[in-house]
Amino acid sequence: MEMAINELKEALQKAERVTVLTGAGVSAESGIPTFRGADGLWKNYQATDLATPEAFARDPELVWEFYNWRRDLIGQKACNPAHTALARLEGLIPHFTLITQNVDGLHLLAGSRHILELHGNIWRVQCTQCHAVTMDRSPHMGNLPRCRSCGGLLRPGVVWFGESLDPDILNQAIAACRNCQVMMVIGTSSVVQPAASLAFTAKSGGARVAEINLERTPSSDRMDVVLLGKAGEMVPRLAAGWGNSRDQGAG
Ligand code: BV8
Ligand code: ZN
Repeated sequence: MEMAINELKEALQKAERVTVLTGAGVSAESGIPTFRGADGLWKNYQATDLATPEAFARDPELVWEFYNWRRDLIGQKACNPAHTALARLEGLIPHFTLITQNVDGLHLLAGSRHILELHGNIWRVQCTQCHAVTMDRSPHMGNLPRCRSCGGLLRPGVVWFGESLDPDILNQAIAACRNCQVMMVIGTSSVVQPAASLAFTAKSGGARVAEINLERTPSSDRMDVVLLGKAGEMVPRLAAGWGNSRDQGAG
């Protein structure tokens, strides 16, 4: 493992262009349950019961109950060392893109700036009638929140299963994977598409691809490096003590 970490750290230090894809595992150490792990969110619910447009059409109150519960929970949580270390790497590497499947907004709070939110953001709400989009960090939006300007029903500003990702964001993510020299896939079960395919876009573009996860995933066999461990421990080790001209020495 030591060898692999040092090998990956050296590759990062030499790279001009690095792309990272994160999943729920990066926020796990902040106390936010993952989707499919032992304490998985979906354990009690079927994703199809809640995170789909059909579910929202059928029972918007139940879907809002789920999202209000998550907003309330996430709103009480802080970034963890994985988020902070990724923000530090962004300051050390000339072209750094952070692609996240997470909707919790913790990468922004940790100081990351070049973020592509593939699946939206739980603090964003959009009107189903006039399509107005607002950011609202109140923990609870009410059972059936209504749009201030048109009275239409609001929905969470996230991408549900069966919904297309924002094409502009997805295209930026694909470009960042195609053109990078190193890609890290951190804390994702690599089940959800099209996010799970991004690592292979990077690989076909000639990048070294590393996976950081507590356990192996369906993508592990195709990775160049697999680091088994907690993101909150592994990523800070990769970002520590670069001590060269790139190191702004922040934090
Ligand atoms: C779409 C927002 C086109 C809502 C989410 C092939 C091609 C295209 C589409 C599909 C396809 N096959 C199937 C599909 C459909 C579907 C899909 O992928 N289904 C899956 C279930 C098979 N995809 C879609 O519908 C996507 N849309 O492709 O549009 C289209 C249009 C119409 C019809 C068809 C296609 C939209 C997908 C987006 C869904 N929205 N979230 C919300 O959050 O409420 S997905 C949801 O899962 C979250 O965003 C989450 O981030 C994401 C992925 O989960 P992970 O992040 O990986 O989390 P998970 O719990 O699974 O894993 C955590 C990992 O962390 C584990 O590996 C664990 O070991 C590790 N871990 C835990 N602790 C730690 C750790 N690692 C390190 N350290 C730790 N401490
Ligand atoms: Zn409206």
